[in-house]
Amino acid sequence: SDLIALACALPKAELHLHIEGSLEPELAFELAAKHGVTLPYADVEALRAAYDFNDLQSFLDLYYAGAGVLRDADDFHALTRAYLQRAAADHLRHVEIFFDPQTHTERGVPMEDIIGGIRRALLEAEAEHGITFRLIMSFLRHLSEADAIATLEAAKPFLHRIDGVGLDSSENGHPPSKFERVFALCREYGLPVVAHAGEEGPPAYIWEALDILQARRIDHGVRCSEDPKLVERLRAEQIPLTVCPLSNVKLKVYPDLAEHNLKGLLHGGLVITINSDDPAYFGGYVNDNFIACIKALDLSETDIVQLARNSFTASWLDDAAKARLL
Ligand code: ES4
Ligand code: ZN
Repeated sequence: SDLIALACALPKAELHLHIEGSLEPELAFELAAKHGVTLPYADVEALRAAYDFNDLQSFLDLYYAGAGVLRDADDFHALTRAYLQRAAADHLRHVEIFFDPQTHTERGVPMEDIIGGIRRALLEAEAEHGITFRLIMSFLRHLSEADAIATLEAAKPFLHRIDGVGLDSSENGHPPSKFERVFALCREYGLPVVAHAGEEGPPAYIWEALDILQARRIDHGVRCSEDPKLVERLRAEQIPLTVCPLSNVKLKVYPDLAEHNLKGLLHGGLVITINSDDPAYFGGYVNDNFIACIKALDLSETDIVQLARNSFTASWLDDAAKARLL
């Protein structure tokens, strides 16, 4: 329809993308062959068929296993380059991407190779397609705070190449308050903070992300609807939510996209953005998420334009760059 064509063609930003979650099965097998490692699946089709999740943890198990084929800087470069080609095709003008260093340093991959490979692809896409970027280092919340602090220390020589920090992985049982000290350190280093909260976890985790970690944006945040005072705060302070509709359906946060609350939150005046999260695993990139929402939620032209604008408003671009894109 015309609305789908409009959404696809509009300039947009993506603010919630795990680069490891953009690993398509074809590249996973290619890298496995390159490194002489075997994936526990016969072929690309068998791996893709395993992408049938019950919850966040069942996805994360596969996501961390898949990331095992990423071993050198060229692998991270190939991964990021493939994502950015999809980004350009979706008319993304700006991307803010997460990487999970702990997944890789644990396997002996040097921090320098991870950041260097990702960044080389980002710089190439900026030159080729004009896509600007921010790179966000995310801590794994199922690991200890001490592990996160050690990771921050290991990243110290590269902090000029890191634009902010995030918090992801298994949410329940791992509240933001578990990471109060490491995020205080990050803020001392001048790093802006975001955090996954209210995806599977309760509204209390969103409050903690805001008040204890001083997050300036919430990743997912959809469970805010259970707490009207929280919704009012997010609206009053215009704290953006990076919502990932297809992710939420794949991980059974919502039984069906038609049940998703993003349109209600948008109409309530919250800064809602649409993002792909882990596009290789969840069935689509940014435009696929827009198309699915237009169909399931009957979004209007005004909604679509607002969502696209919000993606720039909520970004970490400076005001001059935002003014050019808005
Ligand atoms: C993630 Cl969907 C999601 N939630 C939490 N952590 C993650 N890491 C990668 N994808
Ligand atoms: Zn995420």
